[in-house]
Amino acid sequence: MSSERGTDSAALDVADLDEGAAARELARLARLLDTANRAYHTDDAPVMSDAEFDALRVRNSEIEAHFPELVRDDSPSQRIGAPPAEGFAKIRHARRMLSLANAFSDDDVADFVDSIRRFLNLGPDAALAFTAEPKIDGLSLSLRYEGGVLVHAATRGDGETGENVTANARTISEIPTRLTGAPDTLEVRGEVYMAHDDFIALNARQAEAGAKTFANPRNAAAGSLRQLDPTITAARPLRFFAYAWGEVSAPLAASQSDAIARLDELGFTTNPRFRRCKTLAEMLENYREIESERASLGYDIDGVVYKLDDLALQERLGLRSTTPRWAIAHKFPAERAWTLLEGIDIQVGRTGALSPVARLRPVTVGGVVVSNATLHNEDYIAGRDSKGEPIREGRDIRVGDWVEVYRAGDVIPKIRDVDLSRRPKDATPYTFPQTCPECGSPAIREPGDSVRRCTGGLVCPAQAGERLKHFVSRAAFDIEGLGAKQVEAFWRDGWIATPRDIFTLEDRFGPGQPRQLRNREGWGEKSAQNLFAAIRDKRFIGLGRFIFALGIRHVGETSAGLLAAHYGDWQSFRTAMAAGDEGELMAINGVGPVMARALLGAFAAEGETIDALAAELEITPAEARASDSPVAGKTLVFTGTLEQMTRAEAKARAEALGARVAGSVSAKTDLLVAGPGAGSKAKKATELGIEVIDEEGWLRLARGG
Ligand code: 5U1
Repeated sequence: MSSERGTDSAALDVADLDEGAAARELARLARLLDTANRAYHTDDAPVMSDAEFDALRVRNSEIEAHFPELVRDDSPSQRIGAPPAEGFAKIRHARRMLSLANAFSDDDVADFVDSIRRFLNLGPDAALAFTAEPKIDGLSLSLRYEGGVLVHAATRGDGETGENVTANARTISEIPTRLTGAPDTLEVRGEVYMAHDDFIALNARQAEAGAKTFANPRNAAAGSLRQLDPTITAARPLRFFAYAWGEVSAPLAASQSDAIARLDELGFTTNPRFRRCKTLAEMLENYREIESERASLGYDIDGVVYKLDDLALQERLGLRSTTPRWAIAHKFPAERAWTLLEGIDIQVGRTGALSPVARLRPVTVGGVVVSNATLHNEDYIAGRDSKGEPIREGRDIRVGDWVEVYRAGDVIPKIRDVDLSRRPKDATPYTFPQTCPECGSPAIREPGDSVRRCTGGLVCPAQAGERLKHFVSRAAFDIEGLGAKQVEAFWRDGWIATPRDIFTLEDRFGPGQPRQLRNREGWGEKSAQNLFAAIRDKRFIGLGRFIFALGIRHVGETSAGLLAAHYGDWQSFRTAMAAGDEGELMAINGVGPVMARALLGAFAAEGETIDALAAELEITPAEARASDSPVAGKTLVFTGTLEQMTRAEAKARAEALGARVAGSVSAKTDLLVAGPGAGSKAKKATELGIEVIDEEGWLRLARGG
């Protein structure tokens, strides 16, 4: 997704965009913001920071303002949040739940006030009061009371329809279930959130119980409210601030401030930092005060909300598509703090990437304690970007340095700067490890790549799971009944650590064994038998497919095919890998230095594991160059009984010769190999005029003639 965030046109001023580029960028922004919205609202797992999200929305609005005819039906400016998730019943809000436009500077706030004056045709001296209150970083909730009784509670969802979380909301002590003296129908809106202390204690409890911990209080609040089992919500320390209303059968008051006071009287918790401001200067003063109190509030906030106080004027101003004209959120800039860099840890990702993580003296950044931050890669530590240009004016980062940490929304904290004046005399430049801390294999960095990667592949525990998934994928071993989900579960439980273990699964967990696959949750007698049979079938595999299945970086299906065609059989290929002659490999058409190094590196690190796997298999030779074979590029179907080779072997042989093997006959079929007992497929092939040969004919073809 990150590659989609920046495109050529994204760097252009809106005024420089032509219509085509604008339309393309709007489409890209709609996609990006939709993904980000779902990740945030539906999955509680944000994929970008709030600041990034806001910047993309601003860009979208700017382009739309310039090209109003290009506004899309699915434009992010026309939508709030994300559709409700599956699993909860839906509730249609009686009045739409709105979101807020953002201001990022004092000037933006001044523009907001001016635009209201213009809209209402008021002169600069006419009195205009606003309310100011913290913007809580939680999740919005709408509570509907009928006859003073809480009848349902719904999340915002997409603003029109939310999720029914009534049972969960009832467990929150700050949400009254009965009201006295309220209008007959009253919808109260506000924010569910989790205080910092409660968040830390909850995460400690979760960690102790081996359960999932939460990245931040907002995710914890969202994850806790959106539980299908309300007893879980009841055990979570959720709170609620009321700040608005939806449908009401009688007005609450004539002004925003009086309406909030009324909600307070009815028993809701409203924010004690709520103020009424008579001038722009007072609004901005409140913003600065709230910002300075931010770290001591005890809960996360990300800005200040201003609302026009007079409700009759609010009514006159009305709404844009999803935001009211009478309110705005004045956002805080990303939060920063200085602290000591106590160490640098290296984490190995699933693709073998070595990622440096700063171990920090714990520091509060905007109310959240931060003790880790990403350092991106070795260039970033050294003070260079990916093109070798200096960043931080070339200042490197060393253990023992004072570094400036910042958080931009929900994302992992980052290091922004380093204070050279506080650098200890004995601090030495950081040496990035050249071997993998997980498995000890060499970690290499390829030209043009900013990331150093472990070459351990299958022997590296950090990578093994992902590699196994590739191994069983469709273009690799393609074992029926053994997809990514099953492999992951077997791997997690220690049943499979390397690909070879797949082929010993039956010996270890088959009939007669103390622990049996058929007794595993989700499996039974039949499915276990089927899986063992499917695995047995795949003991025959073409050389090209086998090489591809190893999941060596830079060796895709085509390259694997080239290597197979060049070396012909497994033994010759293996001998060449052992010889380690990069030049010989590069002499092969289609093999460059990057692939050659990756291949030799993989065999140097994982040779034994690969040999153990190969010993379980029959790797069928690529007898002829695939492109020379009479079946290259053709689609074959096998049917009936083959007597001289198994169906699996025939398939592997055909694929090694460059053919595609399909399961059924269609107009795309070029050749049908029909053994005894062939039925409907042979009939259909004849009807379609497709060539049909017997097994002898197939063997002649397979031998190359
Ligand atoms: N404090 C506060 N947060 N907040 C969020 N007030 C407030 N008002 C909102 C939102 C979305 O919307 C109003 C337009 C009702």
